[in-house]
Amino acid sequence: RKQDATTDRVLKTLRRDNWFHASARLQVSTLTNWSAPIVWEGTFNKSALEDYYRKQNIKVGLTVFAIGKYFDKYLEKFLTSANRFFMAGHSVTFYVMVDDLSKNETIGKIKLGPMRNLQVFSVTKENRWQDVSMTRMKIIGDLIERRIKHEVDFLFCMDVDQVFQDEYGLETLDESVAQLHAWFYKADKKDFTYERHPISTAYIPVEQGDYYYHGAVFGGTPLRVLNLTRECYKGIEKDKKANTEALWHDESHLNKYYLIYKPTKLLSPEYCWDHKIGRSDDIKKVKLSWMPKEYEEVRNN
Ligand code: 2GW
Ligand code: MN
Repeated sequence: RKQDATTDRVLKTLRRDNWFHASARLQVSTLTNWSAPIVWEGTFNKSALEDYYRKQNIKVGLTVFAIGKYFDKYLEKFLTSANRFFMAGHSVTFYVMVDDLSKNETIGKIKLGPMRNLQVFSVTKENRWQDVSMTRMKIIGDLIERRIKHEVDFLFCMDVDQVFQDEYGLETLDESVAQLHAWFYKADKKDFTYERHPISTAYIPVEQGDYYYHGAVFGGTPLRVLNLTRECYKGIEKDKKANTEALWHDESHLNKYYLIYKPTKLLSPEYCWDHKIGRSDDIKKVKLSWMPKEYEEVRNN
């Protein structure tokens, strides 16, 4: 019952011609060949979106994992910046996964605004970092079934090693949302770092593919995200049984999923930018950016 109500509600996304202006950014691509909008700064009408969604009283969820060293290193900056910039003025629930509930105290000290609500869950710490990353698909799926689908209309799932630096708003909401990877948005599809071995379920042949999507951000309605996490995790498990692992782990499976089930909206690299790339005329306003990471320090534990 509840599930049906949720589905019903979220299908009322605002009609595209009421908020999206594909021709507002002529130097970049703003539509996919399956006609999904690619949202760039300047392409959306914020007040039309605000008027519409405020009436619907929407609730948005955001999952994030902060396991082991990533807790101290990244979580506070992620949450503090999300509190300020993620869906400002709308109801948000943060679903935070940690490996040690005694950390609840630290999280409790983070001051959140009145329309923000925080739920902390403890998960088992995987031994290999690749498994920490991939198991997110299983844990998110279970949590959507158990809670999230009853609690929010839209859901985002993000890496913790990033920080919001400008408004990340209603223009990003849709049924199935994918993030263009900042390093590949202008690359040739033959150079995308898809999994190229047919033995893996994430395999994409060189002549195939639409875009290279970033595993650090994906979203949509809870039921669409549920389907995504289930499919990706099935692929991950099949690969394990075949004694293989995709090149970029969950991100490879995510790319395979979106090749089959096309996202209904894409976010420009302004929504997950790496400042290491340097200045670019395409990037008008960075909304979320990668945190610097010293791989040796965090990965060898
Ligand atoms: C990950 C790598 C090495 C050592 C530790 C970890 C780690 C990750 C960890 O100790 N604790 C933890 O909570 N994580 C979570 O997994 C955290 O939310 C983090 O943001 C996420 C993905 O790991 P991350 O951010 O180090 O991987 P990236 O930035 O290289 O991510 C891309 O590729 C990954 C697969 O290799 C994922 O697909 C990710 O979504 C991509 O952005
Ligand atoms: Mn990351």
